[in-house]
Amino acid sequence: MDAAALADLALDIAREAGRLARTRREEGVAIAATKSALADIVTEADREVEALIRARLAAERPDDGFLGEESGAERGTSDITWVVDPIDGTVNYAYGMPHYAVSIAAVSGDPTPPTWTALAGVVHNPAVDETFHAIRGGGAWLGEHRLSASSVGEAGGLVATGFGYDPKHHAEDLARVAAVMPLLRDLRRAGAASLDLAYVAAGRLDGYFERGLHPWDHAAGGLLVAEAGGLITGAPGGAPGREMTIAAGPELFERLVATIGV
Ligand code: LIP
Repeated sequence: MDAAALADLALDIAREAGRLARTRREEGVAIAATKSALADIVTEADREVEALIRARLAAERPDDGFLGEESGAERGTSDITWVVDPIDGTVNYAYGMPHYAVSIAAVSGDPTPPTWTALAGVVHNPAVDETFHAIRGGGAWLGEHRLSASSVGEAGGLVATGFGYDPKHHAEDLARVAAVMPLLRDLRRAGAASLDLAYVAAGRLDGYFERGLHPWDHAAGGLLVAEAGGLITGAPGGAPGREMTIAAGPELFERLVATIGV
């Protein structure tokens, strides 16, 4: 199956999953459990939406692998693995903020960020019906509108960041923000990494950085950034990941990387 066909499948599934997530939100959201910290929650909807995505993929592509936030990893026998965050921005979702996304990426190769090749990615916000999508080599799009990462004006960059759920990292995270602020016109903390990355691709943000991301947070958004002419990295010259994720247009990217020191 070529990247365009993988993208078409991801788009169809993301839209169906988004309808379910939005319906469950309107019905009222139940916290199912906490994970790494008290603030790190999973809702029944997270689990139900991931189950829908996984079932659709198993029906359409039974030989592919799967890596999901809520149900874990399963190796496939094809070269394709689906990397899925069923509801990215879970806390926003639980509080009723319309800023969350279904994030689905199809990658080839060993399914870890340093070794995979992202082929297709979709970041779909059902609350506002915005669908960002990309095919490797085919550009990044919002609906039918082609996206391009920004170049920064004299006032500095509009940059987003995030803070993991574990309070022990917050002092370090805030010190990093203080170090970066001289490069910025302002900072945003919107709570969904996949949408932060999609916004960098769309030029709605000039950049984004965050420590502690999981593969499903950045798999689709990272392809959007790259296909929109942006740059994305992680720890020194490495792939985006737990240690760090930095994404921006080319001009701001180098200054962010040098200042954050990865
Ligand atoms: C979230 C990320 C966000 C980060 C949060 C959390 P989740 O993912 O999208 O950028 O700051 O700590 O990791 O938990 O909503 O899927």
